[in-house]
Amino acid sequence: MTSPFSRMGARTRAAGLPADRLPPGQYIPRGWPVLHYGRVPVVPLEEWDLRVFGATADGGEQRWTWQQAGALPRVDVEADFHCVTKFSVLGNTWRGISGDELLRAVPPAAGADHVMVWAEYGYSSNMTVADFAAGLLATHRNGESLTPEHGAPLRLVVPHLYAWKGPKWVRGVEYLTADRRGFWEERGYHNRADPWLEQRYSYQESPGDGPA
Ligand SMILES: Nc1nc2c(c(=O)[nH]1)N[C@H]1C(S)=C(S)[C@@H](COP(=O)(O)O)O[C@H]1N2
Ligand SMILES: [Mo]
Repeated sequence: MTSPFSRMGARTRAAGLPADRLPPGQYIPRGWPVLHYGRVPVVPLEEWDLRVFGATADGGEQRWTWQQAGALPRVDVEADFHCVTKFSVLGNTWRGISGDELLRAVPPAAGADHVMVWAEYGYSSNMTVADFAAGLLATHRNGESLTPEHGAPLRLVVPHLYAWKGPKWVRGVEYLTADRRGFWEERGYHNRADPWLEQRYSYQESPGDGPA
């Protein structure tokens, strides 16, 4: 008899991984799947900018061109990647600007406790400031530039949350003084999205997990 659990165990054993490396319900696919809603945007880098706005400490808005964003310090982060459709891509080395760094560069107002990360075509995802701080705005994976379909030139990665919390083609970070649902969070997905707790759908939310 093959239970989904013994199959999952076989997959992690075959890959030489500890059985607890995969969050519940996840499997290891071949390669790195491409998954998104809509089309891959094409924006010339001369027209690209990154805006940080909303509840900033000084009430102003920061805007970086691609060249200016390139002057921000970079970090390398080793992390797994978990999609709510159940694939997990393990052992990625991401390079980019840490959320922490961006928060230092543009301090949020005292009352700002969440962020909305905005991408091309209005895709968005919300998270706490602490979750954002732990992620990075990635330009590279495993030493190679991201391809357009994986979010070039800049995509968010928040390793400890399901991957829809990481918009590809990021163009804005909005500081919020009250939590607000992003694109998938408005469409039935969990506001918090912790893969280890299998927080997949909004019907699983407890009071306090999100805005009404
Ligand atoms: N802009 C944008 N970002 C997005 C999405 C999307 O539809 N649009 N899908 C998310 C989801 S559900 C996943 S699993 C990951 C997939 O990233 P990948 O295609 O690089 O594997 O991108 C996330 N970021
Ligand atoms: Mo996903």
